[in-house]
Amino acid sequence: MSTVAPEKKSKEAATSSKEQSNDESTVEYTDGFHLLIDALKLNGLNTIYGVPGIPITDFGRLAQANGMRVISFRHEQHAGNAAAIAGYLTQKPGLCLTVSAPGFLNGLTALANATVNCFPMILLSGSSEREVVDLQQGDYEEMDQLAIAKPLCKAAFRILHAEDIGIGVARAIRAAVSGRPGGVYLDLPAKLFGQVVEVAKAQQSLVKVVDAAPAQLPAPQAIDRALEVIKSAKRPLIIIGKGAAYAQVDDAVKQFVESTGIPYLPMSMAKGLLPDNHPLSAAAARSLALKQSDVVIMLGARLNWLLSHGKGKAWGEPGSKRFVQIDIDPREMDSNVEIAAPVVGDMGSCLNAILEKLGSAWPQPPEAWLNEIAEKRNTNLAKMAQRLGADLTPMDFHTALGALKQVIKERPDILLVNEGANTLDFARSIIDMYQPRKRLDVGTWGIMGIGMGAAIAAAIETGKPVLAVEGDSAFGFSGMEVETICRYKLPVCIVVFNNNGIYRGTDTNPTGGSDVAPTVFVKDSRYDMMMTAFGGVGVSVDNRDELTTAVNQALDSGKPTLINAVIDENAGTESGRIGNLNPQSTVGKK
Ligand code: ADP
Ligand code: TPW
Ligand code: MG
Repeated sequence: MSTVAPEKKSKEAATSSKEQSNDESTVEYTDGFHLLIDALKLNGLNTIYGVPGIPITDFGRLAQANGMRVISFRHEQHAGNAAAIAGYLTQKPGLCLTVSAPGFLNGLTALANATVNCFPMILLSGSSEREVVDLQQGDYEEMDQLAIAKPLCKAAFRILHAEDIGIGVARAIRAAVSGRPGGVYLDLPAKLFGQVVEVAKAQQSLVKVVDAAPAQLPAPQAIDRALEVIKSAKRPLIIIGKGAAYAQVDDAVKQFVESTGIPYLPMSMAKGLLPDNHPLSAAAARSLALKQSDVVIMLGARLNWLLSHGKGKAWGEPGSKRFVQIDIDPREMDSNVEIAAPVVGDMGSCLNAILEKLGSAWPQPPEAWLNEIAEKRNTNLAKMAQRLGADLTPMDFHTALGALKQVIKERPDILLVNEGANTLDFARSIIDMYQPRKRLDVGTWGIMGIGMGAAIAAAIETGKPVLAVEGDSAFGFSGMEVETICRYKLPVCIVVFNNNGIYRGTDTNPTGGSDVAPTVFVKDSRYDMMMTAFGGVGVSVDNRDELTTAVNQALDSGKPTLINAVIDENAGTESGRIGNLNPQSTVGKK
């Protein structure tokens, strides 16, 4: 327990020394600053992503002084995105620390995004005193932050008394990681930090959370029901989502797929949970698999927009399917279509219960179905190989991604961050992943701006090199964090796919006015110079060989690197692969 002598309260806490606290003539005291640090560390939360300022500047300093890793960002949203990815990778809530009102709001986007993606994180924000906020007396950065956070996250708490810090942190941790994980807001009014508590009392108030994410066992009847449905299938399909990746039960997932022999489709962030070149992967026959399957088994994936809500043209004849869904959240069942066999529980417990009953003589799916998928897959892969073989200058998406595909094949343990429109959609289908939780991307919302936060957290949490493949627009949302990457000397290689704009660089202003079209950026920009400005390595390339060399050099050296990859500005399509979701006016168009 860190302590502070009574005459050296609050602000000076950082300098509190053992000599003072060992002075037998004084009672030992601690304060809110130290208690919060102790509460977090006691629960194994040792890294904070944030931006300093009133009233949490000293908290950051003290956290660092007391052995926590404090990573300061240039904008809270990216710190928040880093915390969310830290949560996804470690199953412990990632911590984001922000100042009041504007800093809080900047972090809130990330908190909401974490919640939507089922990633555990805690947004700790300094705030103004209740008395002033509630009377709306106009404090510095005054805002009723708790009320604003509540509808946007899984749970929100405020701690008013230092004695409650232990309980407050414990509640936040449990709320973030138990059941369906999500974002938690912890409101910390400025006064809390300076409150002084006797050490003996403080020590008692701390809580080490026992079993923060308890196993949730499925009902045996639910398992039997699911097995009945699976057994009846002629054309079964497994869909693996990032909930299964998050659960870290990789062996059970593999065993389930391999012992049932059922083809599977990985959702984007579940790629690599089984290697993408696994013989049962139906990824390259996605349309056929979705349309023709008769039983679909969902493992930690939601039937949201990313899966056309489980209905419509992509899913073939209406009524042609029955769904088995394994998910920790009972309310996910029947959210879009009827679920014939809901299995509610944590992924590990559910899969183990299923595997126990499968036995060794489980019937494999009919050959005809497996062959149909294999044929389609081989045809599509051959077509793709042909496109990837073209070595164009300037590069199109296939030429550039063909190079990066090879890099990941040779370095399967590095992490891949990916955002953009075309840059995202093409990379997702072209770059194979071989290991679990190596692919981090725009997630459930398809949000731009996760790039640098995700890359920084990936490097910090895993210690592995990170390759961030970024559309030029996507990169711009978090681009200033290249300074953060340089400051902490992180092994991050960013490749900006520079096609002069959003989707393409070719739009023009139909009025002939001097403003360029809304989707177009400064032509021939040199994003690499953003990295050299902070002492990192910057390279501009326009062909495959140069790109390959530059990426490999970056990954070998571990030096922060930004590669400006010149992509043909004609190569992309509107909205990448989701143009169908984009309403377009036909008025006045020929
Ligand atoms: P994807 O985008 O990859 O399809 P989603 O984010 O839509 O994945 O779905 C993830 C699902 O996984 C959520 O419904 C969530 O409740 C569930 N989930 C999260 N953690 C677990 C777990 N440990 N066990 C079972 N289900 C989980
Ligand atoms: C927070 C809307 C979706 S994709 C995209 C935007 C602005 C950028 C696409 O251009 P980029 O990729 O990155 O250059 P490419 O390869 O096609 O040229 N604001 C937020 N999230 C989203 N999704 C948008 C805007 C959008
Ligand atoms: Mg672009």
